Amino acid sequence: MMMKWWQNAVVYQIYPRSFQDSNGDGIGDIQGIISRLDYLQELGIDAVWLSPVYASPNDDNGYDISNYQAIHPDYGTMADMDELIEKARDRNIRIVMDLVVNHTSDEHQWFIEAKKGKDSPYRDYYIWRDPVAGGVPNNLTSAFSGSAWTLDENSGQYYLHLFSSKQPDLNWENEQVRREVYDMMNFWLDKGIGGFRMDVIDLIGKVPDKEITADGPKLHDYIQEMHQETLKGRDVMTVGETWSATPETARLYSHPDREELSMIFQFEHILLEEEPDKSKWDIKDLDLVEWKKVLTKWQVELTADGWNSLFWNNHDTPRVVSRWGNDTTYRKESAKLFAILLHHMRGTPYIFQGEEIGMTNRVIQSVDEVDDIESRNMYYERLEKGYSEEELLHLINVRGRDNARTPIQWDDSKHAGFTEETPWLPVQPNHVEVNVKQALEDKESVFYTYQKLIRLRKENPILVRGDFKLLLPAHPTVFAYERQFEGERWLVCGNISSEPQEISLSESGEADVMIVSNYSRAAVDLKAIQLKPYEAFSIKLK
Ligand code: TEU
Ligand code: CA
Repeated sequence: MMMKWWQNAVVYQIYPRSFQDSNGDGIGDIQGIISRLDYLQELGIDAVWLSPVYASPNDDNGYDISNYQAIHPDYGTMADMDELIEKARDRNIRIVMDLVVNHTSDEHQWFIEAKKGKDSPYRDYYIWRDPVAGGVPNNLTSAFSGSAWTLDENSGQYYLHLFSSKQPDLNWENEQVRREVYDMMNFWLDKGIGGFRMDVIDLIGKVPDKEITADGPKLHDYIQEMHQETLKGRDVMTVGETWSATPETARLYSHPDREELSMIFQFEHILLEEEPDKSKWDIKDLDLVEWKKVLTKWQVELTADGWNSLFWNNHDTPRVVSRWGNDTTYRKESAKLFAILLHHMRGTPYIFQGEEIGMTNRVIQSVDEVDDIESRNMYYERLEKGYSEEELLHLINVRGRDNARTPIQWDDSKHAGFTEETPWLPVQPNHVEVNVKQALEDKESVFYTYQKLIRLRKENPILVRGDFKLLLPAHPTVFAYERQFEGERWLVCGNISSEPQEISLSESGEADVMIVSNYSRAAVDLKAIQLKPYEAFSIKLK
């Protein structure tokens, strides 16, 4: 089976607003990214997933696009974008664009035209319904709080928006809409980009009148049509963001013969800390045994007939070290632990900017410090419902998306080398210790663990094609598993707690050479292993 480039690649996600400012306005930009390409080459990554840089009123920081073929002036010009694609290619780094076509901005020309009246040729580009009993058409809700329907006074009709009211959903049942999207995708593909990350792609088959949003009946017809019209015959990578995915549907998206997508982002391991059928703000403690079970399910159920993506965090989630690790006493150890556990698994790994130096969540004292629309809307909606400010600030501190979006910490200077001016979002106070400059000088830093793991994946087919076998399934804090390929066996083990753990893995046989360790462990006796707090290692087996 001929391997695709993205099957042994490692992808680095850039949130452009927070990566590197190059013109002193406190906002990251494309020339800033270009200035850091050597750093990314040193890390060894193969592709950059670039969160949106398109024209946008930034109601949702760019995930509300008003022109798909124009670059937001905050980020630069189309010439800057072409330069980024070219200079990245010079370093064997492909640029994967963010495709946000479940909805547009309400300032997109299509919606401006559509709002002019029911007879507008663009009216049917969106989803309009008459009031029911003088109110919203049905109970669909927005992910950013409140109803998913907003009344357009001018026409007396409601329009649908599963996210903010400034993100009206496109009507994918309208062939003209699909044609427009495919033309726009080909515009970017013809520029030589490496592919697309597709925003909430599992929602484009929605049937609003039946309150069906994800996994609608025509979803895969649309994705197959999209593939034929744009992706076919191009050596590109596509990854769909699909919060509704199961291994069964993942096979529909990523089975090579179906000609849909390369892979998807599934979120089952992320959703384990939410009360079932409630929202991300109804949190519950993580049960690591359940977490291991879910990760194992995806490792063993998606093999020859599909492909996995691997990630712990992105621009919508808290940072992994703070969420599941220990971002004070054992920050380095737990950052390396999660890197070791993720990068030995089967699938394409994604690194979210700053993860490679162990950046942490931030702590806020007031809602005035919050930028993210999702967190702000939740705060005011629940304040109305009688929640205390303290409780809501705690929720935002542990689950808010701004945690991921603080500026990258390049050095220990005033604004961490991100900008000379006032950053759009404050730099983390711990940037004095936690920064790229320090990480590059310290050979034992989190950065070099990531660099090594990325190299290992290129040099060892077992990581790309090996089978996965979970060990110690019932252990409450230790995640251990084997990878097996053509007679070769590797053991990976991590203690996800600040308490030392003694375990035995004698049934895995005898240890051979150590591959990577976050405590510079030289050898291990599998019969009796004393694991230190957040200790992790991988070892070849005899
Ligand atoms: O996210 C989809 C999505 O469902 C998340 O917003 C989710 O509701 C929540 O944040 C989980 O923590 C995608 C983009 O990744 C996100 O940044 C956008 O806000 C959203 O779509 C709308 O485009
Ligand atoms: Ca800037």
